Amino acid sequence: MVRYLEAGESHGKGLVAIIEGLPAGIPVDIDAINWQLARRQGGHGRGGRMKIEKDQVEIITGVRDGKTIGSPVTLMIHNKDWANWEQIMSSEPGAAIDQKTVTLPRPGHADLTGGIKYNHQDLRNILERASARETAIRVAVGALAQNVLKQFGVELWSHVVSIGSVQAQPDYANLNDALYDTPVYCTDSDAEKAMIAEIDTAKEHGDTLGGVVEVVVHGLPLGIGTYVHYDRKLDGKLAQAVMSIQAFKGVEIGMGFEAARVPGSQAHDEIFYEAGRGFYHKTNRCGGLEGSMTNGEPVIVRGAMKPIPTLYQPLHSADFLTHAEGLASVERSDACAVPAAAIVMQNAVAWTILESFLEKFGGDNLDEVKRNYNSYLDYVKAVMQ
Ligand code: EPS
Repeated sequence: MVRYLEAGESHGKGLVAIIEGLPAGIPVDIDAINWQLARRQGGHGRGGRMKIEKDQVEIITGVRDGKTIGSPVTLMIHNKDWANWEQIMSSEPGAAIDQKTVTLPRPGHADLTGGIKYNHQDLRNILERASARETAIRVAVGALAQNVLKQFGVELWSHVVSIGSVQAQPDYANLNDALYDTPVYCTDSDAEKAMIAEIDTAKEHGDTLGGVVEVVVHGLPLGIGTYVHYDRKLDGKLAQAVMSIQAFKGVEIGMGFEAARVPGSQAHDEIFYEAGRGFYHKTNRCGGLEGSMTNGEPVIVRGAMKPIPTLYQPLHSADFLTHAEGLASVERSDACAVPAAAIVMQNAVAWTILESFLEKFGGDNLDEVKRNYNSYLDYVKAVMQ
């Protein structure tokens, strides 16, 4: 129905995406896309690269007079840092490939296995693509997906649940745009202070910190996704989307792993019925997904990000070419990118939700999708009564 491919290296010219299958007639809010990109660059603990970049999306194809026209949409984000890497990263024969070479692989990064697998002498050829810089274009694509979802009253929020050893008590009433003007995108101000302190300590020690982020999706009708086949299950697709983000090592939906520790009587959401309201739940332990389909409650997904593998106090490594003992390469990095990862995950989830949404209601133009959507809502309302 809808698909995209994206490309780009961290210090190349830029990042690009081609999106195919968006209905015609979708208003494209470029400011909203750039707002998401700016939030991705933010958060306490970010490093030097974010001082160089000011990510802005350029729309190259598929949009006219502010609306999609049904043809593939091409997005581009230019890397400002390219100016400093033009010789080294040049596509022309004769590029300065003897400069900024990387031969000491970082534990936890793609460097070592990637170097062997792709048969490179310079591990820069791996890290350039494995870098989390790539998440900028995924955010742009997801932000465009949010443009579409907004037409149907679907809203997504993301926030930081923990950083290092600091755990927040989330306050869902604080999920609003102002949250992203705060240093760590956390709804609990006490936890925020402790998180900032822990990031600063890690930075002083040349160390890095991971954390847990959560995405909440409001406004989805029941029945998005399906139980009938493995590759169309919405919980499975969401897990793939989250786990494909750099440094993410875990994903939970609703109660997640906690559901495995309690008896069934405390793990499920009992069903109630009220005339006029229809079927409803008093709890949302399943995170809005039952049988791999939305059940009408907010969808709640959490992702665990490990600490970034580039440490200014590097870990033990061995030279890729000489095999000599050494310390891992230090590529400029962030002490903590967990707040940024919340924005990345929000947009990765937005894309996956859009895929399943259009699988159900898809059409070639916005009016057609709206007709499909409204007629389904009428049907659900009738069944509920
Ligand atoms: C990032 C850009 C990168 C890193 C970071 C995320 O830029 P540079 O390598 O030029 O500093 O700051 O990526 C990593 C730490 C990593 O290990 O991949 C970005 O745009 O988010």
